[in-house]
Amino acid sequence: MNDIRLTPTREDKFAFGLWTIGHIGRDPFGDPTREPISPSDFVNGLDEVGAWGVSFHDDDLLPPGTSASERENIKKSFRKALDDTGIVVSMATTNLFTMPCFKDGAFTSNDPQVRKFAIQKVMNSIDVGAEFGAPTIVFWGGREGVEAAGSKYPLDALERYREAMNFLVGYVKDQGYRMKFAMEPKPNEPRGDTFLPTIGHTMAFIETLDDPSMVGLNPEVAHETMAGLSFYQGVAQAIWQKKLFHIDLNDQKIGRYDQDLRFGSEGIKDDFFLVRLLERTGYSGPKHFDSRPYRSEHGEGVWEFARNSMRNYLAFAAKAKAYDNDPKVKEAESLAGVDALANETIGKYSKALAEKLKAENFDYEQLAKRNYFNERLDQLAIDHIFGL
Ligand code: GCO
Ligand code: MN
Ligand code: MN
Repeated sequence: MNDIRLTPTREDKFAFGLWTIGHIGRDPFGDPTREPISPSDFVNGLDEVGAWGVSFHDDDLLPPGTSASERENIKKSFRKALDDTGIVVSMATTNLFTMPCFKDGAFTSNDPQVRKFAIQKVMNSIDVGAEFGAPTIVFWGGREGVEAAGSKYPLDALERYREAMNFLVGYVKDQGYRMKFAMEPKPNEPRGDTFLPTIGHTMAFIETLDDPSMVGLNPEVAHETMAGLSFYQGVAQAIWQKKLFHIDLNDQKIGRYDQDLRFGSEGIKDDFFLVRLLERTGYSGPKHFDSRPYRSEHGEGVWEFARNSMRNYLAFAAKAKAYDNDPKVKEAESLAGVDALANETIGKYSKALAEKLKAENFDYEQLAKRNYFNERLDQLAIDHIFGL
């Protein structure tokens, strides 16, 4: 472990949302177990643990109902903490789920007044994000969904979702803000069934927008895992389609409620391959932890949670590098044919190529005899994680 760097630097671009480390431990069954942390104390705490960025929902920073003068004071002390520490605002987002008026949805509420209010709330939130230099606005449609299937015609809901996203892209361009949007899929919770439940649904939706180049993804480990999907495969496709604008790192057991566990604490092999993917493709966005300390945690424990989230990422990055530099891995990869998949199969269609291919003879019985040695390759990943 000696040569592994486990202490973060600003270049690592580790970020935390105000609602993450600052989560007060309330759950659907129990009251808070911790005191809130003020935004400026939060920023100072992030500086101490070596993080780089902070993100927030509009309501985390400026609670609804705050007077104009209070808002100015909060913003001033937040700004001061940012200036004092050099912590940057890496992302801003809008809370479209807590207020009871959003119980039937925000952009997809059946009530047009609620839909308009939701769009207005996002415009205000974008203004605050812009004031603090946030380059990305995240959209998590927590309430965009149904319990009663008959309560919304899904094609209409998708149309309204699209209308809202197009409108808000128009707003950002009109204001001349240099920011992009990142949509965050989730299959369920708090709604029974959510619109745009997975990375795949969301990427397909984005392509139908007026300007798809303005909108990408903010996928989250827990959300694809809840859906029983491979987060690794989903993120890989998002990168391949140039849509990975932001990422929410945490951890999750399959088939559970959204657990928001510390990154690297649960799906160890999945996390290893995820970090390897982010590192080798040169993902340069924030590594944003959307997770929370255990409800039993308190005081210094919540900052330990923050330190360990970053420590686990760095450990995986180092392990992934060692794996990639290991001659035994290279050999096993070549037996598996990993590199060969990067070579073109036949190329662009032409009549001549098609005829040539038709005339070829394939000894498919011989082809079936090949051993790909995947057991060997996979065990090498496990050995590297174990440090054997
Ligand atoms: C959740 C989501 C949220 C969003 C956040 C940013 O499951 O509650 O992950 O934490 O990421 O609202 O928009
Ligand atoms: Mn989540
Ligand atoms: Mn999230």
